[in-house]
Amino acid sequence: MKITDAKVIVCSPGRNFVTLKIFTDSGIYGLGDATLNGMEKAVAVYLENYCIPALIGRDPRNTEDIWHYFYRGVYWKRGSVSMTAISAIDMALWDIKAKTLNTPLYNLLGGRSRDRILVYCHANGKDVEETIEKVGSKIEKGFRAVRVQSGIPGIQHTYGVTLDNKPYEPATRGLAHEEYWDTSKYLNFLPSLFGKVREVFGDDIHLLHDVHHRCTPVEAARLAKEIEPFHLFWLEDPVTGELQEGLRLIRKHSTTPIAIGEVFNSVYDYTTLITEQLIDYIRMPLVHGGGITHLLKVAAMASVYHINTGFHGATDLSPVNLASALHFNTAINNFGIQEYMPHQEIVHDVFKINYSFNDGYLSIDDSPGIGVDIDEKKALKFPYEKASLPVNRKTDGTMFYW
Ligand code: KDG
Ligand code: MG
Repeated sequence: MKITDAKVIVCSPGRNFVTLKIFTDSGIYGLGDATLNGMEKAVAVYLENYCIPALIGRDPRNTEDIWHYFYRGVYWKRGSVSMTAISAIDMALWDIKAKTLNTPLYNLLGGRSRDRILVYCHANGKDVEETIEKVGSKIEKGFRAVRVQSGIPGIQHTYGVTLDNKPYEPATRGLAHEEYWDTSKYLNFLPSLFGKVREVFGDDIHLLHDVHHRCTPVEAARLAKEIEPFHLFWLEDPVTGELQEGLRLIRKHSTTPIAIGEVFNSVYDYTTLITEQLIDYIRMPLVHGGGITHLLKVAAMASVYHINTGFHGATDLSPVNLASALHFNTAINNFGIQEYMPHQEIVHDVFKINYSFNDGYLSIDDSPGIGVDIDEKKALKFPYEKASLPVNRKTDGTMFYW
């Protein structure tokens, strides 16, 4: 079996997506998600100019060798752009492999370890009152795990919160807009938010929160300690993960579970975190973390240390990534939870999906491969539109993490 061709499809049904389609001489093709929010074209160019020409003629079933060809074989390794390209190639090759065997992808990853995938949704409100209302409406829809983000008194823009009541979408058309941030206001506010949410909804619902990289290690340690009584499922990205050692301070002071790594792209971002048991959940998704081939290794390493997966699943990761993650989550033993931020309906005009939500869980059907397809004619109707994530400054103007 040989790869005969590949193409990159960039489309924007409501938001930008990059999809890699790999063709073979057997007539079977595979799809991989290559979307990197705000940097879509960089991945597309890397795939088109450097990867696709080197793929032609290879046997698509050699997923391990092809992965290492693009990782080990390349002198300038790692980084979000190239790892997203490798992820898309890997995903598409596993899609082909499973379709060739006429079986759903999860059967190649260990078979079924579970029937359905626990997911968490997002609830956000401009203030405590509206946030509580939103959490209630998510529970009514059947969700058993809810990520809670609220507007903070005295801060105009808060990560994860919409000002216009539309579903939250961080990238906006054009260049990045600037936001302002005040950590001390946030730290003073957050414990009281979770106190109120627990008071209203009790202890059965799983609650999560995303700090979005905005604390120093000692601030994160204080936060994790102060919210400990509210028993969060996890506190996400309490610090930027560049300094793995920074997580030691949080662990020393609190038993609040920690999830980290949606912006990571290699097992080497995780080695200290995993082997010193400084975290509880792996956030690095298939689309940015080297695809199935690499995440199988990260998950295996994590499982030795009782660390589970909790993959990133925001709307800027395409349905191809979500379906792949559902196969992965179905198969591995140390699955924890999957983020589920439903795509707008218009996205499903272009991507035909094979998963459905019921009673707090996502289930995937038994179609061969990953099971998602792309309607290229429809994709053409939604051309790429430049969009950027915000940038963030402290209130005195200092550049900060977004
Ligand atoms: O593109 C950036 C988003 O994917 C990110 O901000 C979402 O933090 C996020 C999350 O946890 O879903
Ligand atoms: Mg996050």
